[in-house]
Amino acid sequence: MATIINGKEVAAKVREEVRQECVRLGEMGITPGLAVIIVGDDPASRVYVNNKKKACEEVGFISEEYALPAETTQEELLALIDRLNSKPDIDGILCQLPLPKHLDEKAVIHAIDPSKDVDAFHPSNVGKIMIGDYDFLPCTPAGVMELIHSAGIEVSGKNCVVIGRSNIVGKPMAMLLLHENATVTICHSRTRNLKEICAAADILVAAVGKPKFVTADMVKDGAVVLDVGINRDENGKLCGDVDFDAVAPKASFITPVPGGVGPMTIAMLMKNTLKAATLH
Ligand code: L34
Repeated sequence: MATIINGKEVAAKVREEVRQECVRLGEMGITPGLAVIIVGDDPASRVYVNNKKKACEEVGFISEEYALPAETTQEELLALIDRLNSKPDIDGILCQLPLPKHLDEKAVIHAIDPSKDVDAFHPSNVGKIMIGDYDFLPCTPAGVMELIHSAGIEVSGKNCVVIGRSNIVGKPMAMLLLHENATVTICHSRTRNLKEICAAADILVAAVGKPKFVTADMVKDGAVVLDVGINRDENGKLCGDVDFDAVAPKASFITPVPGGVGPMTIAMLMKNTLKAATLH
């Protein structure tokens, strides 16, 4: 039976480190500030943004929320980002995704000053990650790495399989594993022999967005399984991309949903905002 990696606990530890560092910055007259933009009324986004605000308060950051109506125009959103780019007490800007369909996510990501891009989604930050010379790491992949480290799992030389190739999770996740000398395979919807590839993984990261997509036959005995998904099952209950009950008995380590990667995403956002404050 796998050891369950407690993301809530690890995230609390990271936030506590950030809080202490924030006290130190405070002595130099610096208070990190995060602006979170949320457009429309997606209930999941609302929960995540509330969690981000709570984390900011806990670590001692200034947090500003900009809740815009679903009908907000591209021009209005870009004007807000412009204003926040030049607002001196704001170090980090995060526009919660997904945006309503009429808005252009790519243009929004481009508009954020790279030195305030605490999501690390801007092409300039993505490029820096690619060459291993970065200010910020994207929060979710960085959170997964932190969970791996917290469990004392060695990455170097391991066969790592990432399921999912999004710009936000899959691609940067593969890059971070590569930086730690893993042999990395990225699987996606066109992958042939998905089951066989996954079943050869020492470390398996699921970022598909489909409830219980990873079944026990896709997991090697003793594998480490990290579940990035947050879905609702047929009963409306929160669940990951991994069929936890079936996979846990085979894995050596596994992350739960909720209480796994989600809290880490927020903890790493706090780390990035702290870093941004030292850059300004
Ligand atoms: N710009 N958009 C931007 N940056 C991000 O980093 C995100 N992400 C993803 C969605 N859109 C984004 C998040 O913040 C996903 N995400 C996120 C953040 C927090 C949690 C989950 C996803 C979280 O707090 N999860 C809790 C359970 C929450 C619940 O009860 O629904 C957990 O324990 O997993």
